[in-house]
Amino acid sequence: MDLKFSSCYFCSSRGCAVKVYLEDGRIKRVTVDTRAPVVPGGHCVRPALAKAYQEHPFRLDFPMKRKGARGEGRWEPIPWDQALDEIAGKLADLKARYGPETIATSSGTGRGAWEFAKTRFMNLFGSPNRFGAVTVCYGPRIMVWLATFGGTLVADRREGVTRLVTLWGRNPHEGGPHTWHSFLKAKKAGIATMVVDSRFTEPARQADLWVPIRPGTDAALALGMMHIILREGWHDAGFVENFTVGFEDLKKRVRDYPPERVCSICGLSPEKLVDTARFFAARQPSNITIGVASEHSPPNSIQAVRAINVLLAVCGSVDTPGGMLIASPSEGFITDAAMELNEALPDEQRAKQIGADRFRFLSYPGWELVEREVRKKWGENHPAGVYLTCMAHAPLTFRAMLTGKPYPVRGLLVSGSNPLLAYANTKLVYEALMSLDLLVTLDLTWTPTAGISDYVLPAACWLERPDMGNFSSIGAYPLVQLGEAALPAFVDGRYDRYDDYRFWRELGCRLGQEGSWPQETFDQVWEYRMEKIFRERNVESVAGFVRQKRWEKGQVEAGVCAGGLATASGKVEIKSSVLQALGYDPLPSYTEPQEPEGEWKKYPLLNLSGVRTMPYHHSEYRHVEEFRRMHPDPIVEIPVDTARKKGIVDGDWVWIETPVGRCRQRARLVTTLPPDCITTQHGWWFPEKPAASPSLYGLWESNINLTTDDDPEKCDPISGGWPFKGQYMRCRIRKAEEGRRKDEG
Ligand SMILES: Nc1nc2c(c(=O)[nH]1)N[C@H]1C(S)=C(S)[C@@H](COP(=O)(O)OP(=O)(O)OC[C@H]3O[C@@H](n4cnc5c(=O)[nH]c(N)nc54)[C@H](O)[C@@H]3O)O[C@H]1N2
Ligand SMILES: Nc1nc2c(c(=O)[nH]1)N[C@H]1C(S)=C(S)[C@@H](COP(=O)(O)OP(=O)(O)OC[C@H]3O[C@@H](n4cnc5c(=O)[nH]c(N)nc54)[C@H](O)[C@@H]3O)O[C@H]1N2
Ligand SMILES: [Mo]
Repeated sequence: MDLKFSSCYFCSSRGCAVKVYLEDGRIKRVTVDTRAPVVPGGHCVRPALAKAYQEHPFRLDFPMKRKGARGEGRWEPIPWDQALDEIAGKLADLKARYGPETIATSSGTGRGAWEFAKTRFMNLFGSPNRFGAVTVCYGPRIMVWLATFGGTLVADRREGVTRLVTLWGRNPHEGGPHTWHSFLKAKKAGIATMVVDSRFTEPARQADLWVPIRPGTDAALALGMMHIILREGWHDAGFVENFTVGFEDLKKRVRDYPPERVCSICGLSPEKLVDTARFFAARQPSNITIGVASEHSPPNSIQAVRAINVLLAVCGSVDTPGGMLIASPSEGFITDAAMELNEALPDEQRAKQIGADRFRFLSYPGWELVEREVRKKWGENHPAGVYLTCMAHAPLTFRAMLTGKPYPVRGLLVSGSNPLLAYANTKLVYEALMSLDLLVTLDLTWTPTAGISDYVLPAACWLERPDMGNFSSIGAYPLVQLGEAALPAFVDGRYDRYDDYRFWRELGCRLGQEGSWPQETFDQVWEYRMEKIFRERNVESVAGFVRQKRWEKGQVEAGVCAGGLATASGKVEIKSSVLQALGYDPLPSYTEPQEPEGEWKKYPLLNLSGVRTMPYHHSEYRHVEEFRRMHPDPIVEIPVDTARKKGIVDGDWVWIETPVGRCRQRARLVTTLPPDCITTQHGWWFPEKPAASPSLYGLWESNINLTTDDDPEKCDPISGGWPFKGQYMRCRIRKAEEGRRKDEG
């Protein structure tokens, strides 16, 4: 039996180390590698299901070209060369007619260290219109960190030093096995724990302090805590004085957030708020993991993330052992940023990025301000990348596809993303995609988005390419661990898959980009990176390196504030010069959401959509029996009394309705939610249902984004992030006519 050490990318998080056992070139079994020192595997069921996934007929094997009408489900297998030639021809044609900005790309969570290739392709092609999930996921955190601290924050957990671990709008019990494990470890080590969540989750149950706030009010809570902390003098005066700018302004600002006001916004009692502030301030240094909840809650997405980070800084938990350390770009490491070729995109093309005039922070205007400081501090070798920090605005790009305004967007290249499930307002996204001249999807499996594409291309998955654990496109994590490809991407007669790097490179080379893709294969990309990292070592090949030494450690240190940070002031910017220059409030603040208008007034419940569920990852894995049987149906959680009033019992199918649309999920009655909130799951489609339109694998049945709104008016005014949680997620529920018995036959 052959053994390969690989990096699992069944989720987006970190590339956990796994061991792949092979026999006669096929997977025998996959186990987690618990002894890998950087990103050990463990605590997750997905790797054990790799064989079932890999051998499932739903995997894409050969390029497919649409026959008949879009969505009709008729396909013709074609060779890669033909597919790439035809797509390149169509791209060149659209470019000649409308300019390069007419082509957009859609990205998802990021599923390996290849996103740079898509960015490079787009930079060389001349289009600024890369859009993706990043606008509502992780992008806000990264940009807030860069603007506030000049680098990203990394938790430095130290027994005997760290006094508190906080999960803020994060539920790792379902969505982060590593984080959950380390939360439990912290508890065991006697470190205090705190959870800020609108729902009584498993982490909330286990925490020393649970802070149940009204959805979407995290910014107000952090400001209210700072009001009390500064009033009582519980902050770290030395740190604030030496290493921050804007503290005096903050003191004035938090006066607007007295306990009475904050309590009525957040739905807490005054005692609870004071307790929370005291509990937090008394336990420093501390670590915070901020989840996606505040990013999903406009109009306070950016301001909430800012407020929480500023709270950490004034309490003295930044740049200190046991707290949160500021990561500088790692020495010599060739990150995505350096691989993106951002200088290739001319200024006049950057200026055309859709939405960048309105949402300026997570797009070129904001990125250029941040990147200038990063370069100044770290030099030309450490640029800040664009993949996590600078995107076109997806809702406005979909509208450009439909209206031709501000200019026509006629082609979309989708890779590592499933737009018909991932973005808000599926119906509008569907109409936008259906209106295109060219839609190409590169994926591992069939998906509804693939189903309406012109070309569907088979990508190599993590088993079929080398990849890295804990890789970060901005070099935040200096720790690296390489995984090797376990299986070939081509097996004669069975399948012919390209890894994402190869796809973008080959497409680029057909469009005159040859000179900019020096590494011919993804393996060579790794060799290049490895050589840069371990210049002094004699690394012959990636595979050779893996055998010799599977990992290397870097270091993030405390005390970097004294040397000056990569911000305009060189200090921690409580008052953000970047936000100020972009015309936004430079201090943390909380904005009341607009009152619902017209129809929306009739929708009394708040939908916390997309709470994570193992073993799924967004829209993936519903097709694999081994995954599906753990969790066969989409679930809507409803507070018991709220359900009872509607005559809904456990197991009923329930309509979730908004003025945008409706879908149905199966009721689970709970006692863990406030009476005016429900939770729903996202990403649901039914691979067992017909592929052809109108079914599109049951896309129109339980997909919660049939009900969510992407109206730019409801997007975060700073980042453009659209609502998946928070005060704009109004809905109502109704028992589905069909009921349970009829549905189940
Ligand atoms: N209502 C609601 N909607 C949400 C959310 C929510 O909470 N509520 N969450 C949002 C968040 S935080 C995010 S990040 C987005 C996620 O949005 P996406 O990332 O677009 O969603 P996925 O369903 O994970 O789609 C990823 C696709 O990439 C494919 N894939 C996996 N690995 C590879 C690879 O190596 N190469 C290629 N080419 N393809 C690959 C998978 O098969 C899958 O089809 O969803 C968002 N949507
Ligand atoms: N199994 C699984 N794991 C995943 C994913 C997946 O699809 N499936 N997706 C991955 C991705 S891309 C992401 S972004 C992460 C997200 O992981 P998390 O950040 O943990 O996201 P959620 O589970 O959506 O929500 C976290 C918690 O926020 C609470 N909440 C909702 N609204 C609010 C609010 O306004 N304030 C506060 N304080 N809390 C609120 C919810 O009750 C929920 O318990 O998960 C990752 N892990
Ligand atoms: Mo995400």
